[in-house]
Amino acid sequence: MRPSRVFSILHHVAAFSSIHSTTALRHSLCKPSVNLRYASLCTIQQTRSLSTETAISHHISDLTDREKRLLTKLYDGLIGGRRAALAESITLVETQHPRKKELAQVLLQRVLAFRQEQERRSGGKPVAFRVGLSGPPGAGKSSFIEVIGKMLTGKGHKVSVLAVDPSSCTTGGSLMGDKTRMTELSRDMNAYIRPSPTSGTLGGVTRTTNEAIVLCEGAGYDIVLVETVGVGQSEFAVADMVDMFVLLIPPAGGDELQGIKRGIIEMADLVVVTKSDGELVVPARKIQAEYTSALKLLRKKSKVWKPKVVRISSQTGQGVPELWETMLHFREEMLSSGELQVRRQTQQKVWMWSLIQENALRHFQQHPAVRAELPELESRVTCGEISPGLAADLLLKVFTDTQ
Ligand SMILES: Nc1nc2c(ncn2[C@@H]2O[C@H](COP(=O)(O)OP(=O)(O)O)[C@@H](O)[C@H]2O)c(=O)[nH]1
Ligand SMILES: [Mg+2]
Repeated sequence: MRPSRVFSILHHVAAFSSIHSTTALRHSLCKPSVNLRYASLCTIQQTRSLSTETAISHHISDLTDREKRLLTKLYDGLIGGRRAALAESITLVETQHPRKKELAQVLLQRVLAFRQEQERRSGGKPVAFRVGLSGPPGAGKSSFIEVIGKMLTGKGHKVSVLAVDPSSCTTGGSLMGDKTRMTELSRDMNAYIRPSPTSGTLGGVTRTTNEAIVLCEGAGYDIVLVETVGVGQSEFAVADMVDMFVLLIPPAGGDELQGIKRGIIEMADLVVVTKSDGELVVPARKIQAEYTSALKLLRKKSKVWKPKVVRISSQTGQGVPELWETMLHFREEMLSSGELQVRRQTQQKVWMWSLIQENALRHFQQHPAVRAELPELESRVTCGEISPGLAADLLLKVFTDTQ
């Protein structure tokens, strides 16, 4: 992405923000001396150079009137809590269309500013509780979301459910977040369920999920549940976007559990053994004991919170209210120690770097000089004529030489 391109996005942000909100801008400017003057999505408030601010706000509006109207309509609808506006906004962040992608960033920046304002008013407390739910297919994630989701809307919360499903990228069909196990929740006016997009890379799905979280929060959803299957890297991606990461394990031994990666158990703030009902109670207890002792041996993620292993049944509802209490307790501990805020700040950085990685790679791959050299170098590497290291160096050289 060339500086001019960066600026063009910045202008939209500036243009749109200056009309409706000055806070967004204050958060979005970096030092003018920096080579590429990135708009940062950083949430930490810093004093910015006024001249930069003025310079950028001068570049008002190459948004067309139609685009401005669209953004205003989406923003007002979203903030007003209208589901159709939320759905349309998420579709906008999921788009591959370059111009619409830019519009999505302008919208997001405004929603972020709105959310920050809300957080400031509530004394820095995050407006929403983000919970990641992971586990092997069939663990009972969707059934659990249906039960806890209903319980939470019953308590007056607004719950959104988002799905990250890398398998849907390849198979084109997503079972996750589908509404068959969430029949009641999907009819609940205080719940919003969004299946995983069925195209794109895991990186792309991760980005749009992160952005969808922001949009859901802007629309007033105070609990955001992100469901993912234990496939590939998706669990790690989800662990990097939530306040609390919950691993759900079915009460079956052997093969089914072997798929659960050790690394992901380390990420878990809570392990939930599901289906603890009927004849499954005994194996559920056994798994609970196994995980409790396994957790003791693992590296601790937090100074104030020891991961716990609990049992629930979505069928009988047993253990679900207690589980929610535990989750609230976690949130309180993490908030009062400041760890939650630090976790979120770190996540913002991780998110930024994963975007850079994805975009930088795409930029590299699409670069004309790289594309011209690539086929020959690839075939020479394949037949062992030159080393992969040398080929990579040569490609990077043509890339940087022709910038
Ligand atoms: N006995 C029992 N079965 C359950 C429970 N929760 C889910 N199941 C069953 O487990 C299967 C997988 O559930 P699902 O929620 O789709 O799992 P997911 O793939 O992790 O989302 C379904 O056949 C459910 O009926 C439970 O609490 N008790
Ligand atoms: Mg499911």
